[in-house]
Amino acid sequence: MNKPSRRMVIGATAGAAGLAAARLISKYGMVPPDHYGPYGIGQTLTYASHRILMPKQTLAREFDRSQISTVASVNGLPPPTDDYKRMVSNGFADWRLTVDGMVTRPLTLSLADLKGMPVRSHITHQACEEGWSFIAESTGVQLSHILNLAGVLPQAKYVMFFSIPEKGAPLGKKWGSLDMEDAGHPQTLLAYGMNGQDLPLDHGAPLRVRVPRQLGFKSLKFLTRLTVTDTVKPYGKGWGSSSPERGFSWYGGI
Ligand SMILES: Nc1nc2c(c(=O)[nH]1)N[C@H]1C(S)=C(S)[C@@H](COP(=O)(O)O)O[C@H]1N2
Ligand SMILES: [Mo]
Repeated sequence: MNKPSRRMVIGATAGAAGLAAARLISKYGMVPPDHYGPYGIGQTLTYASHRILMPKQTLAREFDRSQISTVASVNGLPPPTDDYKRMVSNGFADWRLTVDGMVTRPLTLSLADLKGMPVRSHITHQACEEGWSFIAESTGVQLSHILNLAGVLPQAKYVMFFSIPEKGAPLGKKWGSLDMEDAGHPQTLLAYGMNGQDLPLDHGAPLRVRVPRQLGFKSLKFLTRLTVTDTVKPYGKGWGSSSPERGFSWYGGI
């Protein structure tokens, strides 16, 4: 038999190290929902290394008011539906946020309910994967506050986010999820305000999530429903959000 080539030895060693890493990663639950996807191995390594290297609840950098950008770009326009236009025309008085799934107290909240809750703001950087970014102030309620009100069951693993549906996009044009660590992060806000005003329509009115530790695509706009779950499988292709279905990652850590 031929001596194993150098390449075979390197391959086998890397394979064994890879398997050992994969076992460690799955033992500690550091597997993102899109680990089945076309870039599954890369996504798992990125997500797991962030979870290992970054201490829990690390804060994204916050800026001064003087650093707020004069122009804030937009990615993703409001739902072009009559339902949405009707909501806009009466100031979102009939809009509701539903919170359901693995909670002891499902909630139906109006914009006024949300505005009556403890207010949090932060001035953070929002970066799109397309290469542009801006600094803006977001104002709203911490997602953790809503989750505490609803009473999350201990087996829950993710919070799913759904935008106001559009024709052909029943889950919302973009939909997504956060793991409990990012959902409970103190800077993760359900924001109804931006730069001291009501959230502009283009930026996600009446309510968006702001996740400053991740790329812009995780900050879903035009929210209407949150579902607490232990599995993302029932939604779409089961990869946790619309982004992996379009070739992006599920996790957008920066
Ligand atoms: N519902 C919905 N949310 C969305 C999007 C979208 O198209 N629809 N685009 C995402 C992307 S890719 C980015 S970068 C940010 C952009 O937020 P902005 O328009 O407020 O800058 O929103 C995210 N949330
Ligand atoms: Mo983006």
